Amino acid sequence: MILIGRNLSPFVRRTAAVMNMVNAQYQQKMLSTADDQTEIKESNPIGRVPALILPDGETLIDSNAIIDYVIEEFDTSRQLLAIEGAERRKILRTTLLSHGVMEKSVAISYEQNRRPTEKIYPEWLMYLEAQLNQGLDALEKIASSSSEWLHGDTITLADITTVCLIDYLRIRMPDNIESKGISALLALSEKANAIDAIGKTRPNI
Ligand SMILES: N[C@@H](CCC(=O)N[C@@H](CS)C(=O)NCC(=O)O)C(=O)O
Repeated sequence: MILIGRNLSPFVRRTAAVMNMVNAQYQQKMLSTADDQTEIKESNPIGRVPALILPDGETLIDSNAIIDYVIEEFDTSRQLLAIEGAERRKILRTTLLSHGVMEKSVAISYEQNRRPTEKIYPEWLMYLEAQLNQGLDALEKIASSSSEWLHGDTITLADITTVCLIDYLRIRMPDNIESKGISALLALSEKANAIDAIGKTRPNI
């Protein structure tokens, strides 16, 4: 299988980390959305990463759909996402909360870095930042009231997604990450990155 995209994208990184955790074998094409649009569009017509090309040529797009496939195919003991019931709903809720905050973080970065300064709309930026902060507060509450991992004694998709979000923020907002009051989330990131399958996906910036 070929994973398209660089781990600087938190969506690509969470996909790579899940694939490593379940021992799914893959190669990674480190394409960038800024520089490699033509090649990325061969896999995803709207030019977004990640995409996953399966051995028979079928191509999956969007980290959620790719992870859904990877878990179904390779996580036979369903360690990362319970197969049904309240446990599954809890893990999915936290996962999608982190995924939503990732989207807001990436939108903030695009607003700040991909527009000419005079075209940045400060009210919109403030709106996005409020969404980011509210999402982080909710995640911090979950992390500070959990024990081993966010949802139980074993690591799940919720932890992996949350850690990829936190590490992305460390890279994109290094100056104000400490002021966000997310000590439990920062500790979660340290702990998860000590697992080689996750730590080795950390982008070197
Ligand atoms: N919902 C998608 C979001 C993917 C996404 O927004 N990826 C960004 C990279 S961080 C991208 O490809 N941006 C380029 C663009 O939107 O044009 C997922 O979970 O995979």
